[in-house]
Order: sequence, then C-alpha cells, then structure tokens
Amino acid sequence: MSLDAGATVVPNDLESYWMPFTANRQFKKAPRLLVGAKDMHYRSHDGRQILDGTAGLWCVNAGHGRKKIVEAVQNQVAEMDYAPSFQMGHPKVFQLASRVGTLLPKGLDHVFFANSGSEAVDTALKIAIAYQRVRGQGTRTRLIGRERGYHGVGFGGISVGGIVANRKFFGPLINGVDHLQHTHNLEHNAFSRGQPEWGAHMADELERIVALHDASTIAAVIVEPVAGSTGVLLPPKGYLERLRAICDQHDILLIFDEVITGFGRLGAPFGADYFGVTPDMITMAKGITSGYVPMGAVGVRSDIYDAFMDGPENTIEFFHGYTYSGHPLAAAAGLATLEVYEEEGLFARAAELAPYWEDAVHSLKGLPHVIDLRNMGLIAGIELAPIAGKPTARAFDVFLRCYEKGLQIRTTGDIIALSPPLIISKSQIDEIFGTLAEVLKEAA
Ligand code: PXG
Repeated sequence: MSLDAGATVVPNDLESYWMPFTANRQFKKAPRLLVGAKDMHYRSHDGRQILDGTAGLWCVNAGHGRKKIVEAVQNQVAEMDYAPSFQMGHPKVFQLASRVGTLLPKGLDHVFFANSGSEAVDTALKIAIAYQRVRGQGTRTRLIGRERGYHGVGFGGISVGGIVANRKFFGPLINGVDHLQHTHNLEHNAFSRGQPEWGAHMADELERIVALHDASTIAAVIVEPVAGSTGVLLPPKGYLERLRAICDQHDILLIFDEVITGFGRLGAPFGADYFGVTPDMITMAKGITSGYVPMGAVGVRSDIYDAFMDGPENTIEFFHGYTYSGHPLAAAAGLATLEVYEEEGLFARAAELAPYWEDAVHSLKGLPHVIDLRNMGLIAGIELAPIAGKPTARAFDVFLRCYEKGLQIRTTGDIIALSPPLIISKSQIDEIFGTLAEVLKEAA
C-alpha cells in the first residue's frame, strides 16, 4: 500500500474497502478515483479534469473548494474539534439553527440536527410518532410513504421508501407502513417541461389509504417533492397541493424529504417554496453544508416542538439524538455555506439558469434510446430504453463513456440524473449536454 502524503494517491490494494451502493468487483477491476476538486471540476487519479454534472452526489451546491467554507472548517477544527451534544452546546450550532430557521418556510422554525439524510429521515419519523403521543393521539403510529421514494437507508427510511432493491434484502422492516403509488407515467407525461400536467388525482389515493386504516392510526405522510434517487420524478401539477389538503383534513402530518430539493436545487430555498406547499416538517442534508462535512437536519413546525416542551423542566423532552448532532465542523461548514449561497445569490442564480438548462435538457430529444427528458431547477432526468434483457447496462455504459470524456453523471437504473453545482456557467451547461449527445450517439 503506498499512500504517500503529498503524492498522487493511488492505493494498490482496493480489497478492504466494502464500497457503498457500488458493484465492488467491477469497480475494483477498473477503479475511478477522484483526488482533487475545485469549483466545477474534479481531478481524477489519472490527472484529468472531470466536469461535475452531479454536485458530487447532489450535495456540493456551492461548488468545490470554496475558500470561505474551507477556511471556516479549518479554523473550527483548530479552535474546537468537538463538543458534546447532549446537555451541552456550542455557539455555532445555535447560530446555524437560527439561520436555517430563517430560510425555512414560515412556521417551521425549529431545527434538530443529525449527520446524514438517513438520520434526518429517521429523526423526522420518530418526531412524528412521538408528537402524536405527546399530544394525546398515541394511536397515530402508521407512516405512509410512496413507491419509488428514497428516504435513505435506515430501517425507518427503507420502510417508508419504495425502491424494491433497497428493501427486499432486509426482512419485514418496520410495521404499520403503507405506500402511495408513484406518479411516474410516460404514456401521459413523457417529455414534459417542468411539472407534468397529468396525475394530480394520484394524490387521492391517500383518501383510500385513510379509509382503509382510519385516520386515527396514521401519524404522517412522507414524500420527496421531487423524487431524486429513483430517477427524477416530478410531481404532477396540483398533486402536492392535494396531498397537503388531504393531510389537513385528517390531521395527518406531512413531511417533505428535501435532502435533494433543499438549498437551491430548484432555484428556491426549498421545494416547499418552489411549489408553494408547506409541510409540517422538512428533512434536509447534503446542501446544508454543500457536502464539505456530513450533516442532516429536520426543520419542525414550532407547535410540534412546543408540544414536547411540557412536564418538569429537568426532564429530557425527546429521547433521541446523535453523538455528532450539530458537530462543530459541520456547523461551521453550514454557516459558511449559507453565507456563500447568500452572498453569491446562488438560489436565484439557479432559478435564472433554469430555462437555459431546460432547453439544453430537451435538446437531447430524438437522440438514440432517449424515451423521456425531465427537468426542474437545475435537475435533469434522462430516461433511456433499456437494452433487452440487460436493465441498467445502457445507462452504465453512458456513465463510463462520459467519465472517459471528462464528465461526471449519475445513473439509476436506465435513467441518467444530473444536478450540477449551482455555480455552473452556461458554457459548462453546453459542455454537459454536448458530451451527452456525443455519447448517446455512440453508446450501445
Ligand atoms: N432522502 C433523500 C430524498 C435522499 O435523496 C437521503 C434521504 C439519504 O441521505 P444520506 O445522507 O443518508 O445518504 C437521500 C440521499 C443518487 C443518490 O445519486 C441520492 C442520495 C444519496 C446518494 C446517491 O441518487 N440521496
């Protein structure tokens, strides 16, 4: 093993690392290692510049190696590495909660910190069930998710999630969960620009689920406003509004999982702002620190928080938390990241670029294998027809070819997902779609 400090890092033994969500044996035969990053680019271990079309994994919204964030983290680690999170605090985590509170939709002004999206989701689900209990509605324990939903990989998240491969290996999961149908429909909505017209009625299925289980057993509904991991599924016009109305009618909490849609991805602070639909809780991660340090969080309506602030003042109100909740490095990264977003107007920039992005996405129409193009804010989904009998192979081939040509994309099944840092320029947008067009013409 040679991992010499300062030298280009090329480990010669890849065996020990069990890689997450990766075809380990395939990867280890032909590894793709990233060794540096600045602004819109990664540097690969073979010294090439790779244009980052995915903001890492949907997280580096401020772009790579931004001085302000780097220095904030460096200074923080030197000043105080760690502070206990239970029965103790440190100033920056309070500041960050206030800052995030001011960004969140009105009414959601309390923030619980975790270290990832998965933890944020489990936290929100636990808050939902515990809230029903503390307000005297302890029979409301059921959770409703959606097919093709991705809510991370904790047992709570995969239970409400709807991606079969993420669920089928792991036994009965948590019980008392039901699922809405997903809204993806190529027959009605292929090649829609932005929100599709067809499908608002799919929200009415919640009425059927409520009729089946009775509202008195249901704590919360959790959905991604735009489903990311499953291949960029956009909510039909009116769909989220209807979900909100049905939840209101039955006194059920609505949770938006905004791990991807938060922090400017759609050209607004949150998807809730973009769609004008306010949930009762928002889960977030990724963009909160631009991915520089892991962090997750849940934004909570103040009356939910208040419902817990009962009983003797010396009792812990909510038995939940992590050693690293609000870690000083994450808090410092978060504060600096929010400053960068604000100073550079990056959410507005994403909104301004969105029409240009939309045209670029839809310029791929008519190219081989492209059966749908979807876009919103600075997100794109490009759905390819699978190779017969070999699902995922075509998109993966496109991914490898793009990487060879210096472009980082992401694939899920036979869908390509794009979500660049919000600092992307128009010429870099042209480069992404130029490369993709070339590759689609030559791909299998
Ligand atoms: N909720 C949503 C909506 C997510 O997208 C999580 C929860 C879990 O976050 P953590 O931090 O625990 O991974 C996510 C994560 C991809 C991809 O390319 C998406 C995610 C993670 C990695 C890859 O589709 N989303």
